[in-house]
Amino acid sequence: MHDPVDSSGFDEALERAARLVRASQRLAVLTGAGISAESGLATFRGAGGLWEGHRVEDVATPRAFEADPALVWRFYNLRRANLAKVLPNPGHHALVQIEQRFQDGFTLVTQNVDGLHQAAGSLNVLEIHGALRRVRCTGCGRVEDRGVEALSELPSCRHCGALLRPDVVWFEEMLPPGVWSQAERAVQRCQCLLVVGTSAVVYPAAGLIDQARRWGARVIEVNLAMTEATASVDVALHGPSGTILPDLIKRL
Ligand code: BV8
Ligand code: ZN
Repeated sequence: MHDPVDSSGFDEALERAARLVRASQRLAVLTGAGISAESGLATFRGAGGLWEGHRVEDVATPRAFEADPALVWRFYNLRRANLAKVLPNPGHHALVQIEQRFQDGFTLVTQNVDGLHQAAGSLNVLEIHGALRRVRCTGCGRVEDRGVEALSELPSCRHCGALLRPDVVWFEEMLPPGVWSQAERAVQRCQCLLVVGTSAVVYPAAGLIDQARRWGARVIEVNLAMTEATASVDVALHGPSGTILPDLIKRL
């Protein structure tokens, strides 16, 4: 259980977090949409998590794609177009600096599909929910990186002509098994898990937090607000990750 953090206690909490990071041989990080908010990308549950009046949970599903692939592609093409306009923010860059400190003792598990961690220079990134830049053929299964180029509402495979889909994990779909088991191993082996910008609502990703604790890791949360995970973390740092993560680095 962490102590409630008020402004005067903030420095003390930041120092406690820095001590936990310094004392770790292996550090794992779990990020969510909140770390990309300061880059200008909307979060899922911010602004009611609505898109064209649809709940994301209703558009990012196989059934929605089955029923109306053009609608789902409009949703993803808009988010791909947004990617072309955004850059990593100081929070992403801070994680690159932390990775350089830990070398191969560092694993970044992200729920984000925006590719901003790699754009900032993060190396060991596990994209457990896939990537907006990649498309996958529903026919031959080929996966291609199509960057942020504009695709049509019903893009077809250049090899077999079948309909393409975004290479992301929709709700009610399994996570990519290889990446998922690497993420579990990372949180089981780390001494400290840094959780940044996630509401800890979506599973199995959010379950990584409890898994880290069960395997003896200390957990630090960086978030604007309280989340489903806050009650169970060792240190909760409330504020924008674009400010807090660089502050944390200064104390390492
Ligand atoms: C699965 C890719 C096994 C797509 C995403 C009923 C039937 C079937 C399944 C379920 C069910 N009920 C529940 C489930 C499980 C379901 C689930 O968890 N649903 C939720 C809604 C309850 N999970 C699944 O379906 C998963 N698969 O379970 O498979 C299975 C198979 C068959 C049948 C049953 C089970 C698949 C989940 C993956 C879904 N795909 N993304 C796409 O992006 O389009 S999830 C999507 O939500 C994103 O990846 C996103 O990252 C993720 C989580 O959201 P967050 O990242 O946390 O973002 P959010 O907006 O919520 O929060 C932002 C946070 O940042 C906030 O806390 C805010 O305070 C903070 N913040 C904001 N600004 C800042 C900040 N913090 C710091 N600084 C700032 N500046
Ligand atoms: Zn194909």
